[in-house]
Amino acid sequence: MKTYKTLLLVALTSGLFLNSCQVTSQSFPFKLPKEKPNQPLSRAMERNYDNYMAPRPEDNELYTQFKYTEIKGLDYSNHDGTISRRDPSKVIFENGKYYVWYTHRQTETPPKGAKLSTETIPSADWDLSEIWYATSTDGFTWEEQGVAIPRPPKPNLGHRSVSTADILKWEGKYYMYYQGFSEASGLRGDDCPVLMSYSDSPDGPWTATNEIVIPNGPKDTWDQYSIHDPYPLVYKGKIYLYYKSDFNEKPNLVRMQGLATAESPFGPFTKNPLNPVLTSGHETTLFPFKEGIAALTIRDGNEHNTIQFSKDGINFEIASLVELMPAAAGPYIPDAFTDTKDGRGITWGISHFTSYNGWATNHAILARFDCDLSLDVNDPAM
Ligand code: AAL
Repeated sequence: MKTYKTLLLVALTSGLFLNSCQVTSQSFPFKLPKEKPNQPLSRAMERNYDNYMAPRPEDNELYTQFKYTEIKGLDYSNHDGTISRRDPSKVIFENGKYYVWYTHRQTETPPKGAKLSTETIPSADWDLSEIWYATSTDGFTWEEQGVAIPRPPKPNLGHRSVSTADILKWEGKYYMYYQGFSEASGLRGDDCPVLMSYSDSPDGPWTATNEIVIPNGPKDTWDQYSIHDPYPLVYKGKIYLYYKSDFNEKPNLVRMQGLATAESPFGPFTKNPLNPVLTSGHETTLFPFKEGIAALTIRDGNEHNTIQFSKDGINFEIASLVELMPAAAGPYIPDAFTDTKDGRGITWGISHFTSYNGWATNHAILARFDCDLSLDVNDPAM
């Protein structure tokens, strides 16, 4: 009996027990394989290989963490809300320096509610604004150069506010696309079309066409009230201009992004029949990447906090999930306008931070962000 018990104990602690812990051919390997292993996988593991560019975020070219640095040289009047700078454009490098344009407001602080706005009291942080610009030699210290595009006199389009600009360089000339408000934002919604001004030099002077360049959609379509955040790139020999619209009305507001293309900066712009092409995000931030276009998809929608990629500029897929994304980011994109077939990515730019006062934004500041979304980490031009 004693012998039997001893045998049993030995069997349990050695062979039998070891067998139950043994690594079988089905066990997942210790080193995370780069390619999907040919073995049964859980749904999460399947997704980890099928849905992302690499099974480990750190190996994914479109994964990054974002770092922020306060920029020097811009006065905010002690942050009392009377001076605001927001929605920066892309950063471009011309004449030996970097340029950025942005919405500049210098008024009383916006009250809570658009109905309290007057001819001099803004309804929102981007109401009663102008487009200003600053230049820098290092991207950290900026010198404000003043107004680039003022509010035109009544009854011109945009007489209430011009905001949220972005730049295009096309055949050696400069084109600025921006939101033009002819009534205070927020009275119905944040309603506006896109206007355009052009110049021979990034220092201006800018000539406004005084026409709508990207019209709102027809009644009962997703972009019938607003075209926001116009964002031009050069791709496939054309101007690819991405934009956001607010639709579905409060309190069920939806924000998605669409694409309009043109062969001339003056238009006509043709809206893509598959619009919206991005179901999520807020302000537009996209850049050429390899043969396609990548998008920072920030804040709203099911797929917020992602970086997405499309091989054709139209059909985007999630490439990575990220955090602390730069709001309204305007990256420095060396190949934004070169019609590249092999986009190199981005490493830095200017974004904004906002402070809130009820529904309206009290004021916003510009900041620098840095990231690692470049295929040329050692390229001094980046
Ligand atoms: C921003 C942008 C547009 C909106 C408002 C000012 O963040 O999406 O520019 O109109 O908010």
